[in-house]
Amino acid sequence: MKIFHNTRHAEHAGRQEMFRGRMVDCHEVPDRLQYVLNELQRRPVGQLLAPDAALEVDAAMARIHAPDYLYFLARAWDDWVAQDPANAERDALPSVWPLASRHAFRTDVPPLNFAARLGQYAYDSGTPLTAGSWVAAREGAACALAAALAVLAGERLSMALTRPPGHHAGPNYMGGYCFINNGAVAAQALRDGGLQRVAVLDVDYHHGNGTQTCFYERSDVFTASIHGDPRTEYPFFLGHADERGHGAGAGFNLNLPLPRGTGFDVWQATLQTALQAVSDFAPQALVVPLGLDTFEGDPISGFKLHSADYLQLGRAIAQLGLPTVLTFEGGYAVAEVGVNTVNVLEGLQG
Ligand code: OKP
Ligand code: ZN
Repeated sequence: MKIFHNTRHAEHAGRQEMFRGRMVDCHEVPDRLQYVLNELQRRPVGQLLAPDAALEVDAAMARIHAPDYLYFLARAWDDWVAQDPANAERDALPSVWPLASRHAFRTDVPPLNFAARLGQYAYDSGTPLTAGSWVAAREGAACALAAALAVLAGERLSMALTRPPGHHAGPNYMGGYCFINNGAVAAQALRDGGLQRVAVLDVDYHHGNGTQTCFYERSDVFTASIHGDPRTEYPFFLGHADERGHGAGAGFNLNLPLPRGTGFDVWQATLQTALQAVSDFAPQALVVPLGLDTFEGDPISGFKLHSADYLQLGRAIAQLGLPTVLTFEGGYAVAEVGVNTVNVLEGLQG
């Protein structure tokens, strides 16, 4: 297995996120990826690589994200500091939003004020944008592209081992610690490499709203997600079972929400439902946004998987017999995220 890791991930290191009216230390920290690298040293299940610097990563991102959004992200830090030089000492977080168009706020006049522009592109106040966010997120997209190209070249398994994560980022928005949707970039790269049908199976605790939205009206990319019920769990406003796709994409999205507190027995049975749906779609490759925040010890999530269960998860996905690209998503029990991640990889290798 080829594992493309983001050598610049640590340049994205948010300090604090807004949570219930106060600022709390960020959960999505650089240490998360370091723990995975440490475990890969103990159990070298794959070949650690950096993506080729010559990859056309901007073109790959532009296949998923809107030009104005990418333009915004690339310059956001400089614009933030330009608004007030003192901002160089703090992360950017939004505090004002146009809500949705049905609330009759204007979105047709692009604001000039940076706080307003950030509110236009970010849907929560828990995703700090820092001096290094753009370079880290862009290099993460390069990892996703490299992992997709490896599978197109015949590799059975590859992984984009990167942070910040990606599955909450939509065509023109950031949120949920995500800026660039790495899984969507990989899926689109697989399509652009000539595969007719690609499936995405999101196993993070949180609904993969960004990925769902990217492919919601398409029949060539089937998206499935197993996650905490959005009536009580983030991201709240998407991820319900009745979201099945729209237009040409009708029938090509599957949401399997589960109540907070769900353990591995029920989770695994739900995984079988998702795997059957993926298999029925007959894809030529699979993308797995791999979140480890289904773990019982996760500080912000509510499922109860144990470390050994991740071996079973890997084995179950391997049963599909599909070329598979993984992207690293959530998992905030930092000391266990390495073991849990490598357990999945070991299970996948059989
Ligand atoms: C990202 B990924 C915690 C509140 C929840 C957003 C969670 C984003 C999860 N303070 N904040 O899907 O793991
Ligand atoms: Zn998550």
